[in-house]
Amino acid sequence: SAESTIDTNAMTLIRFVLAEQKRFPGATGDLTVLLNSILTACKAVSSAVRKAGIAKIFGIAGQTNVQGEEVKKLDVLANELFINMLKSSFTTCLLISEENDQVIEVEADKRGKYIVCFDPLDGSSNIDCLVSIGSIFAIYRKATTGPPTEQDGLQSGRNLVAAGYALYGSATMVVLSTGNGVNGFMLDPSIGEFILTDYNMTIKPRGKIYSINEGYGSLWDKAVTEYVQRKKSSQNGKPYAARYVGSMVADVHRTLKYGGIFMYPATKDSPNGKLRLLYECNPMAYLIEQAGGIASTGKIPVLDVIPEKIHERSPIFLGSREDVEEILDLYKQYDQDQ
Ligand code: AMP
Ligand code: P6P
Repeated sequence: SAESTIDTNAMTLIRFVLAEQKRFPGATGDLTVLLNSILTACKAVSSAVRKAGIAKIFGIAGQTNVQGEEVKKLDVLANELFINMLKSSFTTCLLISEENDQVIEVEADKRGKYIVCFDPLDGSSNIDCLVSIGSIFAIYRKATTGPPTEQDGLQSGRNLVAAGYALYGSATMVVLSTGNGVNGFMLDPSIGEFILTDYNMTIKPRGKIYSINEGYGSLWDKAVTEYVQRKKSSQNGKPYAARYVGSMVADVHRTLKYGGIFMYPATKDSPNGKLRLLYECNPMAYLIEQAGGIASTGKIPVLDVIPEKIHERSPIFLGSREDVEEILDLYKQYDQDQ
């Protein structure tokens, strides 16, 4: 019967966050409102991602569909959704988006105390081949008085109030931490709610998977080269499996669920790697640390980096504690040798 399929007491993400809010007596509910606005953006992006192909067919006539409406590129659409939902939540004062060169100052009459750094559609180069993509967000409190400036966005990851991602994969899932562990919520499209499915996610101390783009092998430093060789050899037991989606949210989610290590190291061409600190490395590092893992630049914890530019990059090694420690030991060894 229909009743048996509807959980009359479903633990939705908002219920979960509201209960957490009640642990903070002075809380006004702004963070809960902010998270709810982000979820609305993620639901809309999820819907658009899943029918993008169809929209594209309608868009056969160049950039407009049969109704003559402009068919927006998904990453532009996702960015507009995030900006509009965040501004209209009255809880943010400064937005930093992967899609915008400059910071976005929220109009004075809509300002709240939070700063949000986000990548509205990460991995968008994978859209056309239907590989999983995601949205990533990181939330800070404005730490200064007066109008918001770019400087307010250059806080270290240690100041994060909350961070999370939405993965538009075989299902749509939001993984979130507000500082008290990591929880996973699956979107139930029939009611448009994110339901708690992965309570208190923790990462294994060691996994059996390594994840890196081997195409750049000739550009790696000695530590990465030696580490990857070790993962391939059967000297210390079975070799590790290689898995690389090329979409950070998918690679990090697999690492969180199954254990192991995800690496995007510096190379000769890109001395700071490729991934962006504010809206890729920091939020993912925060989640992995909250789940009991490690996230390092190869030299220091990612969350300890003091940003100087809003779009700066950082090398990143994240995942199971023992797996990441193994490559950090190699870096120490090679640094001493130099
Ligand atoms: P608020 O006034 O609702 O923005 O909350 C003030 C502060 O209380 C936040 O910046 C957080 O540090 C904490 N807080 C409020 N709600 C939550 C929540 N759902 N989970 C974790 N911390 C929260
Ligand atoms: P590469 C996607 O374009 C992205 O920004 C991340 O999602 C992903 O981890 C990385 O770039 C993949 O980069 O150089 O391996 O193709």
